[in-house]
Amino acid sequence: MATERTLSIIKPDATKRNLTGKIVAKFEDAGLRVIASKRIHLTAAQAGEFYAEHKERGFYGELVAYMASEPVVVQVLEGEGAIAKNREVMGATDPAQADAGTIRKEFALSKAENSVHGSDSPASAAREIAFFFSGLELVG
Ligand code: RTP
Ligand code: MG
Repeated sequence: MATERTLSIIKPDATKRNLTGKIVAKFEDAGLRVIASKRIHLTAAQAGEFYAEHKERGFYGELVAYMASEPVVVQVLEGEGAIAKNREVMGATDPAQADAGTIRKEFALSKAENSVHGSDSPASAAREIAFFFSGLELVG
């Protein structure tokens, strides 16, 4: 499998509970490398643009308000099959459905406050990485 890059976000519920290091350790233990990282506080407009694909969903307003409620840590993770591997380590969207040992099983509070985001395809990864980082900030 090819080396890939994916966009990860450690969400407000996790930064608020000081879980950043524990979550990054899970990615590193799975063989993913952090090649870019920053802590930012999104505006509602920025969160809305990032999650524009969900605009028509009932949870969109709640999602945007939540993502802008506290700082987040955005990172680019690199590794073999990084997009699928990251989502495997994250676990299912709803922590009640997530496998044992996954980030969401261990840390998520609910389906909405589920601690992490990960890109879901190569096209999403390219868009989402460019949303937060310039090429100069990616140091593999
Ligand atoms: P993400 O995009 O954040 O990595 O999560 P995902 O692919 O597993 O889930 P997705 O369907 O893309 O949903 C994006 C985020 O919206 C929130 N959500 N809330 N209240 C609800 O029913 C609900 N459903 C989704 C979650 O924060 C989810 O991660
Ligand atoms: Mg998604």
